[in-house]
Amino acid sequence: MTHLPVHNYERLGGLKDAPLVLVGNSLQPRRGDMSFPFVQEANFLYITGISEPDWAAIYTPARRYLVMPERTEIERIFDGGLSAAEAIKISGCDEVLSAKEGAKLLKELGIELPHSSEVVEEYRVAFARARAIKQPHEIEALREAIRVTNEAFEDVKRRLPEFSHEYEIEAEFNRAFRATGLQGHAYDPIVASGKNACTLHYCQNNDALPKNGTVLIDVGAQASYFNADITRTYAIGSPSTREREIHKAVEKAQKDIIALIRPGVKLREYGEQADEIMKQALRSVNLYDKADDFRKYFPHAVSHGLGIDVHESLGGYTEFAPGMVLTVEPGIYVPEEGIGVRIEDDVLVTTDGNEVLSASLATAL
Ligand SMILES: [Mn+2]
Repeated sequence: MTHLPVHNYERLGGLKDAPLVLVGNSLQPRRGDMSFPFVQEANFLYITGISEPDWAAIYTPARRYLVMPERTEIERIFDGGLSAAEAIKISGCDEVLSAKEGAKLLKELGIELPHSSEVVEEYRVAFARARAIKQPHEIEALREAIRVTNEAFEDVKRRLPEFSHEYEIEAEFNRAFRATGLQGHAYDPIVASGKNACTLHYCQNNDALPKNGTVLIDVGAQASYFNADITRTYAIGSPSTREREIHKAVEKAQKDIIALIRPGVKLREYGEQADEIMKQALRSVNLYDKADDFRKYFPHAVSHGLGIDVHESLGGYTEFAPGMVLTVEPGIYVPEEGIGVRIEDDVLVTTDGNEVLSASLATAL
């Protein structure tokens, strides 16, 4: 993080009279002596900027402390670790305590240490509200993640005729993200050709691409801990008339839904109007005869917040406010026809409307 996250603590507002205790994530055991790649608890990361296992933070009105994990010399040799000076530089905290000193301070404050990644409920709400409104440097990180993702999409689209399997497309994104020095994927990439696109969380990406048809690609890079989340459905060879008309219906619905987004619009109204637009889209391709058809052919949410978490809360706000970032991702999935289309962009709520952060990437089939 380029900005000291100590400012993020101030954004929690109204909680400064009570001490805040946060415990970061630990490594998750995988198998044998291996662990999964480390992912820090999002609120801990937001407040401290520390992305190392087993750290804790104690913020009192007077002083901000980090608690350093105890490490044996052997563990240090294998896993490295952050020094106290580095941790202070990243977090802007006043002091780094040993685990023993941390326990003593908690005792003095009369606080029991929460379990890993547990936040007291009142703080949870404050975090969600603060994180929902993105700061300029956070929007910059999102723009960077989106720029790299868009460029990889454009490259892949140009080169589609070269690829024969879904995994070759996945590999191109892996290469593109790492080649720019970014950490990699925000989430497991989905490269789903033909009927695979009807399985919403398909991520095996092992099948051969059809000669003629479509491929749905849902990927996002991560930059400075902020995530892109973008989906396009592209033509392979010449798609059928049916595939083309369903794609067109989703494309139109997505434009119409994005046009609803501006400050002051109630989230409930946005949801209701987006549903209406999707019903209209389904009707236009003869997929809406009865009420059940809506959830049958469009079984997921149209939007979610986006930030440090790929699926982030909009902070409990009841209406759009400038600085919110959300996805808009309508889709139509017809298992009986083996067709699945989704188009997803990342949208920033501005002071007078919205900006599609991923707009440079064409939505065309
Ligand atoms: Mn999404």
